[in-house]
Amino acid sequence: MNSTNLKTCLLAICFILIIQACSAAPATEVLQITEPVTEVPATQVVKSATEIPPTVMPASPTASIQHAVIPVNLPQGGVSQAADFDSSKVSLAQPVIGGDRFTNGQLERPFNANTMDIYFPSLDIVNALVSQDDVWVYGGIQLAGRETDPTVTRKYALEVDLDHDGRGDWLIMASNPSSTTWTVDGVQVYQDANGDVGNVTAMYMDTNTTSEDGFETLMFDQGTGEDPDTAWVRTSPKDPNTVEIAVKRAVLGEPKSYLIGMWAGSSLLDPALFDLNDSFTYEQAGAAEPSYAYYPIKEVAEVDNTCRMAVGFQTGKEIGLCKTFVPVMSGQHPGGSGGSGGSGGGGSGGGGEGGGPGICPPCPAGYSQNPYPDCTCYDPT
Ligand SMILES: [Ca+2]
Ligand SMILES: [Ca+2]
Ligand SMILES: [Ca+2]
Ligand SMILES: [Ca+2]
Repeated sequence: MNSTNLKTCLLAICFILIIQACSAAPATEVLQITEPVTEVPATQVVKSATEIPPTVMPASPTASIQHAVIPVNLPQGGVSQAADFDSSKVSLAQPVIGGDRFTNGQLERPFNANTMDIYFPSLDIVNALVSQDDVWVYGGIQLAGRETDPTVTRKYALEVDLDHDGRGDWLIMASNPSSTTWTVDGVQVYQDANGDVGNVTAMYMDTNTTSEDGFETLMFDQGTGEDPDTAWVRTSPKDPNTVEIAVKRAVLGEPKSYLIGMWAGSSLLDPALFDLNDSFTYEQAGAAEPSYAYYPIKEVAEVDNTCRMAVGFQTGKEIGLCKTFVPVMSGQHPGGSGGSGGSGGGGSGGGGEGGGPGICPPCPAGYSQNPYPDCTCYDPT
């Protein structure tokens, strides 16, 4: 091979190498092609996530929860009953609302704030019934009506005070119950584990409050928690205006006696805000009756509660009770017609809340009181 042929040959080899180098360029295209491969693990993650339904399926939070004990029907009769003021009777001609005493924690405010020109039947408790059996404590909350718009928040709750000291220990709350079948959907159970509900003075409004976190511990949330059967809700199959809530006695510590009150509210029915008359001042809250200072209702609106019914013990001295807490004065507008009493279980008969304007409820021993209509109790020392 002469030098010319050798040069030609080398040039040919170089040319082939260049061609091969150019043909390697599509490697970047290969990288582009592999990009979708990185999406495969994402779909795999989604796939595996669907295998853990309780935490990733908010649309149907209780679909895969296995229940062992479900309430059936409430026992015949109750252990306590209380009427609550029926605010549907309120009108311009009869503006007096019975049973709203913000300073002692009794509310009758199924109206909008400030103008009070919209009445919400689904927030107006007219009757409350407590019953129980070996497994459950039941609360029946009869309302003047029910909300039909599912986008409107309606919450109903039982507040249980186990040691009768006027400070709620448990709050069993249900949001937007709609079915006549028992469900845990929308049901939450809170505990005041650090015992600060009521703040300085149980039941009564405190003006110099320390920090208070209300019912701060979420013990049960729609089937999640230690016991998936802790609490349930349904609309009574017998009465579409009655919401029934059941909570396991075992969760409450199998109480032989307790005080129980019932609530209806919208956004203001917030476990962290208990007691409402410690979280808001009287001036902020407003008042429901025209003759009262701070009328009309303001920040504490769209909420109703009942007086507290005693179950399993003799009443008379405990604070916050239905009948004895606010004396009904003869000839004044009654707050309620009174309860029918218990028929079993050692419960006491309840009673309607009541009391006309002009009288303050009593303060606990050792407390002084601002004159009517303020009625605030305070420690004089
Ligand atoms: Ca009330
Ligand atoms: Ca009411
Ligand atoms: Ca208080
Ligand atoms: Ca607390």
